[in-house]
Amino acid sequence: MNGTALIAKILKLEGTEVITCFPSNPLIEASSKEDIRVIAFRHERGALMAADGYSRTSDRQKFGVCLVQSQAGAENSVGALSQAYADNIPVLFMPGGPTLDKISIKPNFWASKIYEPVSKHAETILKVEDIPAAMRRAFHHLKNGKPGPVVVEMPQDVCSQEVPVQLENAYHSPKRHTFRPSKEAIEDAANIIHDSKNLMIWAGQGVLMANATKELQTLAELLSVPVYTTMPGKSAIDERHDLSIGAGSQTTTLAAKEFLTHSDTILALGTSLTGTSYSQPIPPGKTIIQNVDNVDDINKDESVEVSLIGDTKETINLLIEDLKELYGTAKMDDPTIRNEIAKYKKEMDDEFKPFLNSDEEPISPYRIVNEINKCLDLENSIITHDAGAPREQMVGFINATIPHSYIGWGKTTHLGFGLPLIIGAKLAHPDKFCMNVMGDGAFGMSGMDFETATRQNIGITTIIFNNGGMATYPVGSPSDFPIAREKSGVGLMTGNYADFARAFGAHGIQVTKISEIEPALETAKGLNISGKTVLIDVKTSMVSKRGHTAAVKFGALKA
Ligand SMILES: Cc1ncc(C[n+]2csc(CCOP(=O)(O)OP(=O)(O)O)c2C)c(N)n1
Ligand SMILES: [Mg+2]
Repeated sequence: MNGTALIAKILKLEGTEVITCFPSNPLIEASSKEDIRVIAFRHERGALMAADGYSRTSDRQKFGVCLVQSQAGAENSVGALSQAYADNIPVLFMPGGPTLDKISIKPNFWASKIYEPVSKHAETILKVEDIPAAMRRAFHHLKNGKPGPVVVEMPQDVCSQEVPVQLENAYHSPKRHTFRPSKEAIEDAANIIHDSKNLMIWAGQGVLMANATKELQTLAELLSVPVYTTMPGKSAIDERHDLSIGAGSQTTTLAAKEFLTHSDTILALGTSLTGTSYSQPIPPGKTIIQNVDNVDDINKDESVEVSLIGDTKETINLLIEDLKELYGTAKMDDPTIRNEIAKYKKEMDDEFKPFLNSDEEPISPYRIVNEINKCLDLENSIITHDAGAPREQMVGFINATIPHSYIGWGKTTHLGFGLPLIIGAKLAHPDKFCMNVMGDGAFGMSGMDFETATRQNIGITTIIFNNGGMATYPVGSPSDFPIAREKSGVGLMTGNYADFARAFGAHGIQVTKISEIEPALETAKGLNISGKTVLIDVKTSMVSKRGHTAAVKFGALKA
């Protein structure tokens, strides 16, 4: 058995069902021999982004694995790796590597060294005998601690060597370990919560990854407090719940804006509280209690009063125990906050009704969002946005229901990510209706991987907001570039994406009329079941209307 065959055997042992790749990499053939499904993408970035989508919706139960070649293949993957790193996604990236006699000589691309700053753990296999230990470290990091991408670089001259027979079965699969905050920290947190006047919960992706969504709802109901989710945390609570105040990116709901602005105490759960241009700011002066499973994420962007370092599910359960003692059921079913939330929801509905119900053609993106909410079985769907205006038009408006029914993403925001992301999500959840919504600009970044889904019968649906330009930089706003557009057409583009889909064997639908939206979605649902991909190209208008923000900050849009 050579080193590559041993790695394939270990991947199989760890339960790897599917690998994404772009040739060449010897592990592609070795994994196929192990009966692991190997899917070739059209671009390395797409392959790794799909592996990310697979991990992102699998909550550390199973992991996306991506293989690419050394040099160009590894170099081409940086966008996807950076996205997974920014969003804390545990994905295994295994590029080939230059031979050891060349790896440290310029300009050879030493992937594990160069990718070290955008990965949780990165190493090169330097000796064939090291494979069991290197793979053990890799899976330990995937399963434990702060989630993040792991890079294991496989120089061909090392991995093609024979493995000493005694090492063929030496792999030891690492277990997942969780830990919990101290009793004192839980007590401190419970006392602060008890003393607070306007508490709110800020829930991050860690709630989803720890499978703590039920516990989150129980805690919110015990205290009758509003629950806001970050963009990656969206779907940690059912947004139809009367204590949900929605999710936020650059913009958010009116209810979220009001509670973020006026709360005195924030109970932050499963979140690094990272401040980015794609998150709501936390206005100054709050008392913050933060739970996260990594000490380095405490006191990073925010000053934290009490830190609850540990597994989010265990932490919430401990908090519930203490808070039950303090409150009993006194606060349960309290209508005050619920009424306030309902009032804000109604105000925002009224504000956006003209957009959500707009009869204009070209069609308002908000009208499509409204039709998606109405037509889809949201509990059996997975929906995601892309970078650009579609993100802001969806994050606050599509109703997330069950965990991962919506995938929010983007601390760094790679245009085109939504398409490979939804391919990965569909691979992990073949029974769900999986749909991504992207702009025409975004399609240019990853559109060819629509062919990957089509060829591989991965029945996804892609909606394109085809506005011929970049609505994310509204005309007349500070981010607009009118002279470049006028003189050189910067930001403008054309395309018939339904024709594109047909040309590559998918079902393409062009939508120009409101009355065509619902039938298009119904067709997509039907065809996706049999593995046929569907692309819906909707002629949309450039709408600059956006949601609210908690406080004005650099780079954020004003309410
Ligand atoms: C790789 C990458 N490059 C550049 C950007 C900056 N960017 C964000 S949105 C956007 C334009 C999006 O246009 P489109 O996809 O058509 O969506 P629209 O805003 O028009 O709905 C750009 C260039 C990015 N997010 N990612
Ligand atoms: Mg556009």
